[in-house]
Amino acid sequence: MKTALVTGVTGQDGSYLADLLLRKDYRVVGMVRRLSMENFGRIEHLLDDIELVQGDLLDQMSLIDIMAEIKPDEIYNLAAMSFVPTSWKQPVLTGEFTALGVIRMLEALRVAAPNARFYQASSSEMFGKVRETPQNELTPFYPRSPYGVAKVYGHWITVNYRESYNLFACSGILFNHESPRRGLEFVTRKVTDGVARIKLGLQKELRMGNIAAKRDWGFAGDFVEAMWRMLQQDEPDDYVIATGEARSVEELLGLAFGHVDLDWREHVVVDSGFLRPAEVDYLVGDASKAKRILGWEPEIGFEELISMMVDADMELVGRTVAARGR
Ligand code: NDP
Ligand code: GDR
Repeated sequence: MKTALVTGVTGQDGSYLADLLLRKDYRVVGMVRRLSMENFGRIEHLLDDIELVQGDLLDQMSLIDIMAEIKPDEIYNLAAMSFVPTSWKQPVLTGEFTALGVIRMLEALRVAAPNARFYQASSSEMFGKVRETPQNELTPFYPRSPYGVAKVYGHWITVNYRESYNLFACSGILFNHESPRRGLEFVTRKVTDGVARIKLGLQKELRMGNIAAKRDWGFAGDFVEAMWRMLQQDEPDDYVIATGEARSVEELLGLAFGHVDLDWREHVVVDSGFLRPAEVDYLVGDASKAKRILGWEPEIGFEELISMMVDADMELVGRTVAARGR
């Protein structure tokens, strides 16, 4: 039985990856940070099947101790401060988690688990103000937020440690991926939750930022499969993971509101408070290397993804409404 260590297991991707690794008969150890109240909502269904250890990307010794103790075969470094707007509010902390957190993980691996295979969660935000379209593994980076800059550090230090110390370290450059477990502040979930609240009479309007922005959105369940496949190869490498199709936030609004027979124009208010100091206008990925080498392709398309998310939020918000009525 292989052992996998997953940082960020309480996040969207961590929970889907843990589902996948359990299906593949791994021993799954999730790293969680100590909080005054547990936030295990996304992994509640897995708590009997996974092990949890306490550690923090800010604390080097905790990472070394965890790796020495559990002796992982594979390490998936998904933990990060992942919300782009917060990276302007807390730029130094973002650098500590999202950039230096990666080298702390790599140093721990080098000292305590040098044969473990390592996955780094890199991001399409590294392409930012894009140099070419679509973006592939060779496209130069031009990050547009403290988050994007921190991810560029995480990406290059992963490549550098692979080349310097001959580690099996891979960087997955993942484009946006979403699900009913997505955090409420990210645009897809903000919209699908807002649609459910409006449809069920809990709110009237939805305040949005730049609705012209375009992203390449896929399903998180499909994307974690690509992470796993990267670590099963003979050689470590870097891969872009994307659907190859870009949609605007406006198209997202049309689909999500349309799914419950509402017209988004009657409910959406553009609020300059949600605009970013520097925006990433248009991202679309070329995942042909992943298709060729990993045999990876997304299964769930954008329409299906948004319908799934609206349906899930209708059910969730519906339960809240029903509980209030009791
Ligand atoms: P989430 O924000 O849902 O989850 C982030 C996770 O990181 C949480 O489990 C959080 O723990 C944990 N975490 C944050 N800071 C620390 C810390 N100091 N020590 C330990 N754990 C910490 O992100 P996603 O699941 O969406 O994304 C996973 C990774 O992939 C992130 O690195 C993200 O930047 C990257 N990424 C995501 C993409 C996407 O579209 N989803 C695309 C490309 C990259 P807690 O629950 O305690 O807050
Ligand atoms: P992103 O995701 O910044 O791409 O980072 P997000 O869903 O926050 O924004 C996508 C685009 O939508 C525009 N937008 C809004 N965004 C939010 N959050 N709220 C709004 O009201 C709103 N209105 C318009 C944004 O301006 C942006 O252009 C995500 C994160 O998961 C990162 O961790 C990850 O690395 C990248 O995806 C790939």
